[in-house]
Amino acid sequence: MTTLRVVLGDQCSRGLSALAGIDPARDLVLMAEVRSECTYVKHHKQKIALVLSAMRHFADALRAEGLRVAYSRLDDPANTQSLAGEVARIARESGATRIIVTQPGEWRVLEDMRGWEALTGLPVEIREDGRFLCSMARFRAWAGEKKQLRMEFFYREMRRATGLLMEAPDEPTGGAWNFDAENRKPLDPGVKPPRPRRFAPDDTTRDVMALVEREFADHFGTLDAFAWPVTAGEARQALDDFVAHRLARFGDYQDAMAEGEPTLFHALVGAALNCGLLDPMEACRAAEAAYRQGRAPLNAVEGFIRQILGWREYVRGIYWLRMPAYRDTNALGATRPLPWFYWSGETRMACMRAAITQTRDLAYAHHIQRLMVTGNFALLAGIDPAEVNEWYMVVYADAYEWVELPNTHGMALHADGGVMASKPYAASGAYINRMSDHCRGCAYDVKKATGQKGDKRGACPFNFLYWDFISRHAERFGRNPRMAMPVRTLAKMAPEKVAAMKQEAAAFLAGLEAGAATENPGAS
Ligand code: FAD
Ligand code: DLZ
Ligand code: SF4
Repeated sequence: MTTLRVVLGDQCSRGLSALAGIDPARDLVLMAEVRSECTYVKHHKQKIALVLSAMRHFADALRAEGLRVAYSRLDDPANTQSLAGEVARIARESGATRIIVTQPGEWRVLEDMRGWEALTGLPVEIREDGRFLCSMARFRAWAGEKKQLRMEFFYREMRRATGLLMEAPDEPTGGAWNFDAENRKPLDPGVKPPRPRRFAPDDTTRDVMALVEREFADHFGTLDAFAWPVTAGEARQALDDFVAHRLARFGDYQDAMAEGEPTLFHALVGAALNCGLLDPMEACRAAEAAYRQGRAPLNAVEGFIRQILGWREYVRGIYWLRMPAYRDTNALGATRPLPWFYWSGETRMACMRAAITQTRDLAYAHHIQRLMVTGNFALLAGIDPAEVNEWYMVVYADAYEWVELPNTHGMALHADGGVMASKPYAASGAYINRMSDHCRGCAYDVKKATGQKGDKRGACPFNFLYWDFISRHAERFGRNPRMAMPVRTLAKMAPEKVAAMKQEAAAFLAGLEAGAATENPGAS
């Protein structure tokens, strides 16, 4: 009586529910490298290398424990190259009598799994994924019939439920739930962010990297700077490195951006958390311990814990609550194709260039770059949410649909009409100028909203696109109290100025669609 226990590439966790109660003598673990998972979007090369290396290391660790593992390598000629195909093949070959698996992180894989019983003729048990801090039952109960879901209230519930940063049942540490107001500083010129710990590829990772270069040569990104942790031990070292060297200033500079500083004081633990190498509660407890021992201030620790206990759990809840219809909404009617420079980085907008080129080289950009630079541009320019979602799924090492979609579709693009956030995160160049030093070296002038003849530098595209965006959606935003202010400001502007900005926006956007090398006709 063999039970086949299927472990997916983002389920490399020893505590996985699919492995609970495993019988080492009779059960068989199946892990399968398959082309279909590597190509359903053309993931960044580093993401594929990370997942396959983590899978190989995890399989080795299970074997070292005495468990039986059937591992399908991508280049094995017998490999059917799909999850369902490998489950059917190995179930047949091993004479398995039932299959156990943990709920996957993406809707499309759950749909596929629901067909495995018919495919194999065996009972398939899909267990809840216990690696999250909020079960779906709890999230559904919290969401209930609420008209409007808000992360902040969910987060408070989670603080109460876990006791993280709590002094008493209704007493948050420091007397407040949230210290976000302290977390909006630009980087001080004298501050040099410490470089995060890098994990040099071992033999297993190098083998996988060669495989990726061979099999997925046309995928986005480069492998040269690959330095991700690929085992649970390394992921813990990455967390410890963050807590020791960057956590203390994580809060202050959480929203900052700087030329040549791709990681600032961020943790870089998203990729490890999302493929199962790091436990979210372990990350939160490590940060809380640093606060209690006086090694990091409360604004930093609360800010970090809010990202993991609050945002990460909240977006997962929204995803499973709203899928599959969520993905197809397009509240702002955005239809423009994604500009080519999202792939090439060839743009004269310094902020966009920095975010895109580091994404190509590192499979990483931090939250404010994703939200307020590449996301904000896509929002203002009215780019088709499906194309933007695909880009975010492709380019980041931590991208899985359960977390990518609510962040992109909901938070960045407002395509869900306000499920995730009560107002669009739209901003002009002034925001980017306040939070970064990108504008200083930019071909555009952040102080201008329209280009002027004879000027050396044309207007910052974020400026005229912002006002064009507000104008296009003025009727809708006028009904939203949180957007009423820019709509009123626009109404008070001189009509000629508004017309000039709209004209400039139209020319710029037409240039984007034509794939013009110069995006802004107003710039020299
Ligand atoms: P830190 O800034 O150090 O934060 C610590 C951890 O908090 C992160 O590792 C992550 O696990 C969690 N976290 C922080 N913000 C969020 C958030 N908004 N939602 C969920 N978890 C959060 N995150 C992903 O994990 N995968 C994605 O595919 C993804 N796509 C995004 C797309 C857009 C448009 C935006 C705006 C955000 C996206 N995020 C995504 C959220 C966030 O940007 C990343 O989690 C973060 O940048 C990862 O880097 P870090 O580990 O250094 O994070
Ligand atoms: C992301 C990924 C990649 C690149 N490759 C594999 C793979 O070969 N085998 C596998 O089991 N999982 C892989 N994954 C992770 C899956 O895409 C992930 O489990 C689903 O998207 C559900 O979150
Ligand atoms: Fe970005 Fe505009 Fe600043 Fe250039 S001027 S870096 S485009 S915000």
